[in-house]
Amino acid sequence: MEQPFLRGTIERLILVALGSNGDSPYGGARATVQGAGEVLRAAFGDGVAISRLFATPAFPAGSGPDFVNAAAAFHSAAAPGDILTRLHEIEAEFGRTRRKRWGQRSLDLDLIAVGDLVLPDPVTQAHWRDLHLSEQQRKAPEELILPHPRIQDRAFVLVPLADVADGWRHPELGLTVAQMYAACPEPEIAGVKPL
Ligand code: PH2
Ligand code: MG
Ligand code: MG
Repeated sequence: MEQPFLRGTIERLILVALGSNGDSPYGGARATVQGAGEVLRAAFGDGVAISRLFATPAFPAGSGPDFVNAAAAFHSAAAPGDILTRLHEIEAEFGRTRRKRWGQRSLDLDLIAVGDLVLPDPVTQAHWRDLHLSEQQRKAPEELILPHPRIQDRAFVLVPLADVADGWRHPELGLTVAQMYAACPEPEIAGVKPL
């Protein structure tokens, strides 16, 4: 678990979204996200920047208790698949498997971006990015899609991300985090409340 990643020479900016709306061994959602930030630092180094924590209404509306969301940013030369594996291991440490009811999750760590990589390719990334909401709820990609297909739509991702990486530019949309944030509807931004 603590083995170092094989390091290449290219360090990229890694963006991770943190979310919880259920209990974990660390406590409630807030303590869980706070604890996850510390575990990310232990895993990826002291250079991990963590945003403020925010209370956010569950999306879609009514799908469960409010979430606590945050974002992390750090530099790493590790391969995207290795980073994802490590995130899944951390989720498992937080007891991701025992959910009391649908819509509640102890800890969700989403890999949002790895520098300006577009995976598996721009056409596939665009396919998932443009998926209609009804289809988003029925279909999940089996492979890693980067950037995460939903970042440009979700205030609960963009607001925390702006704390740690407002200048990161989406390689396909050409927009920075700050610009995607500015394009977000005001009522959605208003729902994201700093804790
Ligand atoms: N994550 C989801 C589904 N809905 N809603 C909020 N507010 N925050 C989340 O992190 C979130 C969600 C699926 O991962
Ligand atoms: Mg998620
Ligand atoms: Mg996830």
